[in-house]
Amino acid sequence: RRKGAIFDLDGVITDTAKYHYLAWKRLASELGLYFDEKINERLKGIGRLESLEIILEENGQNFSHQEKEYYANRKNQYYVEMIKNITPKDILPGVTNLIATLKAWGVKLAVASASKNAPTVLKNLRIIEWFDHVVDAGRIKKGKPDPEIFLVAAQNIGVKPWECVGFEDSAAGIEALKRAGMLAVGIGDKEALKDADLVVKDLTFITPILELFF
Ligand code: G16
Ligand code: MG
Repeated sequence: RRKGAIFDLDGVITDTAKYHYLAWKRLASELGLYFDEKINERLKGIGRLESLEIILEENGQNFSHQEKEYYANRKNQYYVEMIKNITPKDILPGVTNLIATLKAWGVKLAVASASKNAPTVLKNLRIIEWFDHVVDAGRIKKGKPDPEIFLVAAQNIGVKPWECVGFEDSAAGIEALKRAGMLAVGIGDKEALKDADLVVKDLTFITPILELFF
């Protein structure tokens, strides 16, 4: 029986993935770098500095550490500006119902997002109080696909990794969940998330399926 549910944020609870994309797109065009949806797919679930490194690598470029910090910070300023307007209306379909159902089943809930802006987004969505724990991305040493963030989440809700179900929209996140020994539910494209135990388009009709696990 599963006792814990761990949620990724961007692309699972709300579509901030589109804002990350737009913020990177703006920075890339300012720097004359190529950036498209395909490169963006590689950035999902990946930390800020590492994301910039991927964009630079795709463009055959390299910046000094100082430059990278500077431009990653600029991208974050664009992003922070965009997420100011987030409201409960931006919660993705099925999420509220799923969280309420899991709560009613007595399942412990955590958020494991690579984003340092996760608490702000969760507050703007007015759902932060639903979660028993929100992992502090700033304290995680190894990002997804390393399992660390999910293991830390499980520990903080007092549930063993194999008793957890994780919800992820990124390939890196699915790999991290599997390496953590958790059941991995992918949200999005079957092809991109082929290592997930189960893939759904969105969370609308997920609760009857989850009844099998909890
Ligand atoms: C998210 C996004 C990534 C982003 C990362 C860091 O992770 O998917 O694209 O680069 O957080 O975000 P920030 O720059 O706000 O710290 P997740 O794990 O919520 O999907
Ligand atoms: Mg995500």
